[in-house]
Amino acid sequence: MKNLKLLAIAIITLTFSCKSDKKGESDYSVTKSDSEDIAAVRVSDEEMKRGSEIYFDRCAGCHGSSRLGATGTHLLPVRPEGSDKPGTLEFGTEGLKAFIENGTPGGMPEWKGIMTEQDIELMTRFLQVDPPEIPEYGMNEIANSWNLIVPVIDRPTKPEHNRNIDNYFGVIMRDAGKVAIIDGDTKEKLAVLKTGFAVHILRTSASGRYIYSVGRDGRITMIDTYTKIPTIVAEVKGGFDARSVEVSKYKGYEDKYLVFGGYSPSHIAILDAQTLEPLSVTPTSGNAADGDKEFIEEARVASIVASHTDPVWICNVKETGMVWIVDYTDPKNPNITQIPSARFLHDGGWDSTGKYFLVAANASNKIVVIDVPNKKLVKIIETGIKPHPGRGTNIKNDLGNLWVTSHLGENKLSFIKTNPGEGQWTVVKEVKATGNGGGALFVKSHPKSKHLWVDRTLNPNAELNSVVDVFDTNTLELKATLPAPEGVDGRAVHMEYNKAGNEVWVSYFMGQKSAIVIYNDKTLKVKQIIQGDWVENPTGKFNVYNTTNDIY
Ligand code: DHE
Repeated sequence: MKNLKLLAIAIITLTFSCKSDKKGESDYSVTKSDSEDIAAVRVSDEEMKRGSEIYFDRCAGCHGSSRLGATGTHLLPVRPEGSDKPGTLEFGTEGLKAFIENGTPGGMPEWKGIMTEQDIELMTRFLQVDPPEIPEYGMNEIANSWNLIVPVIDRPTKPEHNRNIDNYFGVIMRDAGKVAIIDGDTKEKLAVLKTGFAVHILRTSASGRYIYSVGRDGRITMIDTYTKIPTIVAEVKGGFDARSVEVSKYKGYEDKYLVFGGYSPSHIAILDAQTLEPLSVTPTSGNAADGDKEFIEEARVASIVASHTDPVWICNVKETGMVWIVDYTDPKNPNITQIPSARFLHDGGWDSTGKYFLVAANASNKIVVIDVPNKKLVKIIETGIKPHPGRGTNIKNDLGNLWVTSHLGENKLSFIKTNPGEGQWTVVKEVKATGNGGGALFVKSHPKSKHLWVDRTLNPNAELNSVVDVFDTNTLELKATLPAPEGVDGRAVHMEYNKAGNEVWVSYFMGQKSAIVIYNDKTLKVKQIIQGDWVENPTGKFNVYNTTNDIY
């Protein structure tokens, strides 16, 4: 009832005022111009700064840097014109607190126990006042953030150990803001390194020597695996908010360049891959690929992949639906081909030939196929509600060479035929995973495996978000549903093979007993469980050899 009253008040008229009590100390507050002035929401300068940090770290990815919404709803105080989504004032402090603490069935994770109570309380007020302006962040700011910790000349010229770097795993410890490097042969933890906040993905240099992490806070951390203990050799902040980086992999350009994709600011930055020195910044704001082609300011860079056949990266611009093919032969003036496709591009990966790139336009329920060497759109395929493939995965059976995507919005795996012949670039098979509802985030197989692994991370049902389904790649029948092993709990997320293709590493996070569980891919039995106080909410795992060579 109380919130309905607020709703009525909120719809009447609202004025946002920034009351300055003292010089330099301002109070951001909201007062309602109607007779009943409910307790004004107040946020001090200090709290505005802290709230912005938290927002960019944890919320911007889903709700947009300007809080206009993206895969998640807008978070503006007042419902935007024509939107069916209430403003945050309509929810009020209690309502927002409930959302932040418990998450939502639509995929927002719960933050209770991850954010402090104090931060949650601050965010309930921060979200009820107007978002602050996003400050400038370009070449100067990136250069000012650049920290070359170990100059190239001071680094070893060959490995200082005889471990098998090809089978190293980088494992993201998301909420700890750390990355663990594990020897995949011996399963020893070699290092747990402080990186950016809520690291999102890792990529490896074309030689496999360096591991790069990108945090949601836009911080890139470069890790050298030649040293006895993996070491951070350089860091730089490419923006306020990011999800992706990638390296140059074309012959002659190995370990030369790295590209950073910004959620905020909307830009790509090209850096020296040996030192992380910034070389150029190109804004990605631009006209939409479809509809009335309006100009879109906040055009965030989602997935990025590197071609092995051409000196280019494929950078996917979410809100415009433009696929950018960035030629890095002149990194200070990159030649960019923009291919209009479908809005809300998200994640994707290569087909088995490494020539075609398939990417989910997940909020448009489509998969876009790009012919990279010829820089052209091949097809846009409707697959289902919110496809979410990660990088997708490739399998082969009587139906042909198939690229697979799971879906966030429904229980469906779609198999797209990628080899020439009848049915190429169409969905030739659809199967269901266990139980009901969507929530799958990642799929994974390996050229040497007969199995396809699927998680269900964002399904609200704990019986489903804690298991992984394993399908037979020949029959596409469900072969096993593997529950979290004894002593492990939380959500299963992201599978990664070892170099040999006979082990599958699965993260269990957001529970009380996080773990990395290693399965024998043949027997589907648990081979080893890696746990410890350093295993804090593990998410993505990246095997050096498979990541370097795009094996999935
Ligand atoms: Fe991700 C990949 C964006 C939430 C774990 N995620 C990606 C990519 C993008 C993206 C654009 C592709 C990068 C590439 O290939 O270059 N992810 C986003 C979001 O915007 C979103 C929805 C909300 C957010 O705030 O970030 C989001 N992602 C999540 C999670 O909640 C996950 C499960 C855990 C976490 O890190 O918070 C998560 N995303 C991952 C992982 C990958 C990924 C592990 C890499 C998959 C791969 O195998 O390449």
